[in-house]
Amino acid sequence: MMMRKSIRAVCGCTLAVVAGQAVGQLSHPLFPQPWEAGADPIVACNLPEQFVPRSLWNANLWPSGIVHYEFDPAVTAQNRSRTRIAMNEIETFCGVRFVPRTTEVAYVYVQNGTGNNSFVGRTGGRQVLNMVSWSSRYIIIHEFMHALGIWHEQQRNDRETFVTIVTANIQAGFGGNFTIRNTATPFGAFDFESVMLYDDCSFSTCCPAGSTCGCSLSCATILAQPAFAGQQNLMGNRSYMSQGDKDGLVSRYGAPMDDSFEENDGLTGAVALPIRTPVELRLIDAGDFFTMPIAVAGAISAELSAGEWAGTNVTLALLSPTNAVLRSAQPTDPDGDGVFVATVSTTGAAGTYKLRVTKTQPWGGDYTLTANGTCDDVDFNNNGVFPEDQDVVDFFSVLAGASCGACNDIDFNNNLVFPEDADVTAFINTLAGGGCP
Ligand SMILES: [Ca+2]
Ligand SMILES: [Ca+2]
Ligand SMILES: [Ca+2]
Ligand SMILES: [Ca+2]
Ligand SMILES: [Zn+2]
Repeated sequence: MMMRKSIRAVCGCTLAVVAGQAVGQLSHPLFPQPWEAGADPIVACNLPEQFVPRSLWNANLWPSGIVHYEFDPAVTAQNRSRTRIAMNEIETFCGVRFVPRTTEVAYVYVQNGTGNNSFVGRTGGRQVLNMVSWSSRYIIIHEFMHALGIWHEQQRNDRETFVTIVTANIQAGFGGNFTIRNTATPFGAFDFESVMLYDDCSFSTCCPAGSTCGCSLSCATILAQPAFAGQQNLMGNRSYMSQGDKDGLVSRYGAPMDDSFEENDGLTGAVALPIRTPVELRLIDAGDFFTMPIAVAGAISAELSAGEWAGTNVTLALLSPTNAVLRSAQPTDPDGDGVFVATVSTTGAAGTYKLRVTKTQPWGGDYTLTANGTCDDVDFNNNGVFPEDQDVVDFFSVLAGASCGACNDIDFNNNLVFPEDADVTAFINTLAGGGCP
């Protein structure tokens, strides 16, 4: 058989190989993602016939874009993180939030499968989403886009203008993946670049059973119409979400919810990190980073936590006022509770330090960053006697503007903000035996 194209030459990337045969394009020349070159098999998404829509497109969306999900216990921590990063990417582009299930009746149940498939849209109950190609972020995204209510692009009722389905080349039993879904409503123009469009060899009789491969044009199951021949090789993109994918999601679920700091969003140097107030961060891709200044005197410590496997995914660094890296750490989970934490601390002169969170691997993405200073001691007047009423009297008289030679400064919580109620609260709390809040 004469190969129409060399996939290796086309994509310049590593291929997944099953039984000695290349079965999928794992990366894209514009968006190299070597992490996707995992050992998991890359198989085409086959929606068995039982996965038929039970309602029209618009009736089975997820209300308010909130999608609850649960993992089967057998799904590994790494694959949960890979799933979460796929979810994060969808959330970045439309008004959808994936939320771990507690008691909800309607939810996506993510489990290991022998193939990749999902119900299309919300069923109203526990709906299984099977994954085997865990190492491909965009195959995970493809399946979750099914769960959000999207069919395969080649099933649009206007497809004949753009492509021809070569029925004779389709393996027996897989034709259902190519039938037009008249109950579904197309959005926008046919998108050759969509992650929801099959590649042109999917389920070809020239490919392994139930799969795709690099096949000759005569073996293709989907051919671009002559006017679109130049887009033949775009089909099967699993390397990035196309603009059409993003626009389609926005058409159903609205614009992205903006309730978190997103990657490189211009906050660098602009906003002082509030001490002791947790800041939610979202970093998607390797190389993304987030930097926040923190004005502090004396001791400073910071903690970055992730509620999922974080390992070497992210680095927390503490920078001096002159941007020297004083400390850096990556999250660990020594107590095995699934919460990964990195901490950095130092003691130095008053100044504006910086905390920088840098994404080093693409898995995971949601972090909580908290910075802590250290309060002064309760012997405010430094007479060696404490606790005593005179410390309280002196504290409030200095707060009111009086001078007191031996007393501490009024910035009790050492955040370089004073006078402020938080100093009073911190002083009283510490006096009462509580910590430095
Ligand atoms: Ca832990
Ligand atoms: Ca005292
Ligand atoms: Ca203060
Ligand atoms: Ca102080
Ligand atoms: Zn699919």
